[in-house]
Amino acid sequence: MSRTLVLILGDQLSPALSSLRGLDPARTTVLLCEVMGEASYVGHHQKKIAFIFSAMRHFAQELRGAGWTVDYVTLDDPANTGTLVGEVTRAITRHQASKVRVTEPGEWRVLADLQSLTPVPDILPDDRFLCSHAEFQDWAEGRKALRMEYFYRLMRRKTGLLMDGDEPAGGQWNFDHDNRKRAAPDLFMPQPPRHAPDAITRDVLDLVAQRFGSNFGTLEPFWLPVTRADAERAAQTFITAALPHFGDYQDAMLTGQKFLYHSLLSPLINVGLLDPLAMCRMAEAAWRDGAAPLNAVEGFIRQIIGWREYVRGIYWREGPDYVRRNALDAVRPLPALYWTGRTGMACMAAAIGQTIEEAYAHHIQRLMVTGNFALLTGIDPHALHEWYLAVYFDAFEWVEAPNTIGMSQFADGGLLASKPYAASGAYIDRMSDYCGSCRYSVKLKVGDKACPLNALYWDFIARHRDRFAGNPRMAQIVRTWDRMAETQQAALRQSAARFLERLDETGTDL
Ligand code: FAD
Ligand code: DLZ
Repeated sequence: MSRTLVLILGDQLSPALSSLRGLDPARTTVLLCEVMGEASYVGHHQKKIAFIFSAMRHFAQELRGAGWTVDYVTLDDPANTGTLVGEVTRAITRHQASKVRVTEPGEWRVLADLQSLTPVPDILPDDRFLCSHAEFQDWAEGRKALRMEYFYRLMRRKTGLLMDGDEPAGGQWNFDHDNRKRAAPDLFMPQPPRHAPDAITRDVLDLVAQRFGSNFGTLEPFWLPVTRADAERAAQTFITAALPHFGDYQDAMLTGQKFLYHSLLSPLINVGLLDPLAMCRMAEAAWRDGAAPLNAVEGFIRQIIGWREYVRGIYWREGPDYVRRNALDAVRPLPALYWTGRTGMACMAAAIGQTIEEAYAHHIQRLMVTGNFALLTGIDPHALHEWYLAVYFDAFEWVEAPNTIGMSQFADGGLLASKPYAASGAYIDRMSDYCGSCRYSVKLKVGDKACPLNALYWDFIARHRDRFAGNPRMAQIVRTWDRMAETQQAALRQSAARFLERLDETGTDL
């Protein structure tokens, strides 16, 4: 009797996966394998590896419970070849499989690996995403600029989310202008639910401690959901406790508050424990029931059916060399402080510190703190891309690379963002309370006591003056630079140069 082998990857933990659809469980073996190749293509955060391995092991249990035959290869299996290709090849022989099936992976590298298999597997579309590759191509074809906002409207119409007939609910597509409140310490901050590790997770934690104990980040306490049931409970908690304020404080940062009103759902959605469209429907229901305001619900839905789908479209459209783009010719090596968190800048210390502890920082910390610092100091975008890919528990290349290379570093030359997300200390001061406890003064522009972002910002504008002068969204800032007195320009550039020299010598500003 011919057998089909279905390979399920560590970020494909969904029972309705395309590769399983229509198959007879009696003639199918499902293969999940922990392999060193995937666990080490970048130096992943310890919590990220533990999360993925534990979620994979729990998913294997879930599939067995649903009647599938599952072959699960653990990392410490002595026969483990260490690669996906090696494990599929071994499994074909072991199960005398005549066919191999897989849902398309989330990375060019893995796609190339799978295409090198003999027999070449049936590679099926990943329809957990709303927008197929062909639909994205159709939308992008012939457009001068690929702006997310227009793509998002297409997805709103397609799903009917927050639509009243053909019109957007509330008469507007986007309520972002309402979402800029500064958070204050006396706000009630909901905390994400914490899940005690069960026996399966404890085994994984031991394995990770033993094999990856010198990787970046702290492994324990480990409290992430790793089962579908726990993920669904975490989603429900977010909808009731945090979603109502999600919009208001989306761009805020506050000392000691790692999560604010963010959902922490990205790893759960990205590995397949939660369905993105179902999450959006839950959020919409909260608005229709009067339990959450429209600006919050629209903001949340836009992140998922807008940004999340859009960056995936960009990743696959632009091809495997996208991660090597470097439109601003930035070549500075990644300073050690990204790994140690040792810096006098309170904003950077907070973002990197919580990254070490939790494998998590929220969007504005990624974009406007660690990303902004890298942009202003001219860090090699590929090195930075590898850092983001390693350190966050939700990091998979299809989503991380466009956010880093495109949105954060402008390294694709403006394909994704119409202007660089560059900011001086004033932005951090406006959106957070970090500056109050910082050793640097945000009010000072130059000198060793001044917030380094102030001089670095103008140094960045000066370095790219000619390039930015032609960008309508940057022209005003270039004119401000041009009008500055030469002595002021020189003082700013010297201050930046002194900071960069110290950074290059020591890997930190301390
Ligand atoms: P929330 O703020 O609660 O947002 C809700 C959901 O919207 C998220 O769970 C996520 O699924 C989606 N979302 C929000 N923003 C984006 C976005 N820009 N792109 C795609 N989806 C989005 N996101 C990842 O999932 N993986 C990554 O590796 C990743 N790397 C990033 C690197 C950089 C430099 C930047 C600037 C952003 C990156 N993001 C990445 C996007 C975003 O920062 C995270 O999705 C978000 O911080 C996850 O936390 P959350 O679940 O609490 O999000
Ligand atoms: C990220 C990751 C890790 C750490 N380990 C595994 C693994 O051992 N086995 C596996 O199938 N997948 C793993 N993954 C997820 C893959 O790297 C992911 O499927 C690809 O990057 C494509 O998105």
